[in-house]
Amino acid sequence: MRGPALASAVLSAADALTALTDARERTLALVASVSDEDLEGVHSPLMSPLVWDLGHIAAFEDLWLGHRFAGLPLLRGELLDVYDAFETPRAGRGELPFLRRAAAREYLEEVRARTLETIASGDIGDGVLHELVIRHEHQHNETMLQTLQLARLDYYEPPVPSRKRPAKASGAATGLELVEVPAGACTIGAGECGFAYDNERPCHRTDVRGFMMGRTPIVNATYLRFVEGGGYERREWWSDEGWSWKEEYDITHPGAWTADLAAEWRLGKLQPLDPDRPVVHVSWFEADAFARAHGARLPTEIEWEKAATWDQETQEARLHPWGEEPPEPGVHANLDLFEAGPSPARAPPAGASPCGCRGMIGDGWEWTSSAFDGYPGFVAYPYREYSEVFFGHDYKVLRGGSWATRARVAAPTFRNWDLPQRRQIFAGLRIARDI
Ligand code: AVJ
Ligand code: FE
Repeated sequence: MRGPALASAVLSAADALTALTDARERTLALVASVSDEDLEGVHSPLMSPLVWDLGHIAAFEDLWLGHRFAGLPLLRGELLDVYDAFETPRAGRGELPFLRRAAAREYLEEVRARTLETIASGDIGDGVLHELVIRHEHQHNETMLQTLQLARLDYYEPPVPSRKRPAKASGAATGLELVEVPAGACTIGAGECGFAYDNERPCHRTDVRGFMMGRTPIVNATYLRFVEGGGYERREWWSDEGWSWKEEYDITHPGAWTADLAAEWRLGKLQPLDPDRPVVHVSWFEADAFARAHGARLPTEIEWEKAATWDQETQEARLHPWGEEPPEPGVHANLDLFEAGPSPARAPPAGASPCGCRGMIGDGWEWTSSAFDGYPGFVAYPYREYSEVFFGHDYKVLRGGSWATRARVAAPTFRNWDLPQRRQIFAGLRIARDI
């Protein structure tokens, strides 16, 4: 299956090979020290068993590269249903006849061997499906890190040596400092060239009123003041749905914080809590209440993208403030740094957007006020279940990326989404305000 015509290839066969290999090394490293029991067990009703992710990564590659791209019969057609994310919601995945550790590893290897054979023959088409498969594995790595965080395996060691240090900037930031984003039309979404997910297209121009945007994400210390200032008790700060959710589940602080936080500034191995770092593991409901408590609101996703990309001087969207290249972790953006855990806010200056917002890519996913839907003229590609089936429900859009996001998948046009009560994501917020 070939997609809508792209002007040129998105990657070469050699780059596909390198990126696929790199993706797989990371996947295997993430689970290398996890016991069979922890790999195959259910740690949270929100998440799949880790070993399901392994088989699913293999099945996705077999479907898109072995079967659809190379035209080969599916290697394990009988597993298609077990690993179909849409047909099998996460809550029930513990019950599925998924492959156990050794068999899942074997499946990964067999699928990959066929992929490598076709790449060796030199044909990767326009590279779009290969890019899709590489990014799919990257995205599941972040999901697996969420599972690992929820599981809090006390023996777990982050597998990657700290080659990179999180970029730091001097000066305190609370997240409450604002910059102005002037009124004017701007370009939203991904252009015709290169790889982008269907939900980032078509690229279009939109009018945006002037607004104020947080210069950095809200940091833990600021969020703690909200908690201690009755943030979870003041009814007027919460939406009706948010309040019911909070009451029903007795929510009194972000996920992964301990109840007596003042006494215990530690969360778990993956996430030492630092007052200067962005708050994460808050739901959309909490983010919304926090913003209201500060006389602010969440930005729309359009405002978010404008603040991240729009260059007032040239009147053009910049793909990245630093140029066309993807972000380099620790230099441009605090991404892919999971040995360090959540990265310092207000970092790094090299990655500041033209209007002066810092840490928009990386640091932490940021909830927006927007519901997940297609842009005007949306066309599903290459499959409806990537985005379209989630449109028009309760999903809210998140933007940015986190310390667990790989640089290749991080872009200012990238749209993530989840339900407003979810807190397993490494997500916090940035506030906005009308002028
Ligand atoms: C974009 C993170 C919401 O995990 O459901 C993985 C990514 N899509 N496999 C998800 C995805 C198919 C997706 N998110
Ligand atoms: Fe998937």
